[in-house]
Amino acid sequence: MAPTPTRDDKFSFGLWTVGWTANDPFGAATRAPLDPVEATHRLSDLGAYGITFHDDDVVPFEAGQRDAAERTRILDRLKKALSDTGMQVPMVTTNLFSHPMFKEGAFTANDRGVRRYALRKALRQLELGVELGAKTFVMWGGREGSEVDVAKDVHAALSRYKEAVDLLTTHILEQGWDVRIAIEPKPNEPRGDILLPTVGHAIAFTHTLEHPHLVGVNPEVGHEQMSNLNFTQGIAQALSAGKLFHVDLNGQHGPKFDQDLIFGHGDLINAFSTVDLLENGFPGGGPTYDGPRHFDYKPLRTENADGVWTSAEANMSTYLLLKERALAFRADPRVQEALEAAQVTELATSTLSEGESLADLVADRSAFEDFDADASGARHGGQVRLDQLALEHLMGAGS
Ligand SMILES: [Mn+2]
Repeated sequence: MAPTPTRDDKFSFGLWTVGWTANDPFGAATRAPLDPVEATHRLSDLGAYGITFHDDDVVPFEAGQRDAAERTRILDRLKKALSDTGMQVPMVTTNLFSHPMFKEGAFTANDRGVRRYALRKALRQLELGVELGAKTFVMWGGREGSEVDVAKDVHAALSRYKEAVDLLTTHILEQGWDVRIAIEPKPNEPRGDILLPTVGHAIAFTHTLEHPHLVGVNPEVGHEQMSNLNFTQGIAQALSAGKLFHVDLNGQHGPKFDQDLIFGHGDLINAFSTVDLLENGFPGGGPTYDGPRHFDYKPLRTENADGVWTSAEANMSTYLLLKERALAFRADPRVQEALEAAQVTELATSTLSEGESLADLVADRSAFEDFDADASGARHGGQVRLDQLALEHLMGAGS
């Protein structure tokens, strides 16, 4: 039996996840649209603590653009659902990819008018997020890229990206808002190639910005695994760099299209190490993650409306089961021994001693001239035992 989720677990869901009507490039919708108010109540009943949304998930594009009274009426309904349920809005984001105007990009579109519109749209959603108490503003630039290498000036595009983020962070500081921006990397889809394709690219980009402390990343499991990268190591580097502002959990089977499966329904071993890191932190200490456990997945197109809620529950159940297993893994004395045997704990010790200089190291014959390289090469790594212990705990056979 999986534990029952509570608000303290900080589970949040995008309205676009449970609300996906399951239209894909090859077929029409298989489910009816879902009212955001109903989604908020159902997710609350299931034990989630928050919802997140793009502007267009709640207010249809046309109403949002032209009809201020209609927008207010729709948002008032959502605000009532939030106050009736006690659900939070920890994060919001902007849809800068669905409307045909964004076909060639938004903040980095070659067309300057599209860029100016994109900024206005993002700014309005940021204001709404702040009003609703959101602490994170996610920027997923799904259309920021190209299919044709010679059709995009990448230096100019990154300069325009920086211009957009700098304008928003400067505004945040001027308004005194308590919100930070998290860039969500993805290698491709919908564009053939997307700018800031991986966690590493995005973190490097944040250091080019005017207010880098306000900009981090929102890595998504499937997006990194589409690039054949290790998600846990990606978020570990972001956490280590103070850049893990938010996280998108889902499942993916290796490098192929973005599957958006339920969390754990792809690479389960990597899901285990992800939960282990989020819940238990680094084995040798260091920064920890305290933000939302946000699910960005798609209920399978095969499922009906009831199946949507089964799948929402499955994300939380899987996470909580992995959390139990990860806690048991760390508490197991055999794991502690295996960590020592594999010298995992030794890595937290600095390479030079306190007060030792590089010259001291050069003068230390035991470090080089007298070092028994062959004996070192023959030492036992102890990695397999650790991996097997992790697998046994993962399969509930750890004790
Ligand atoms: Mn996402």
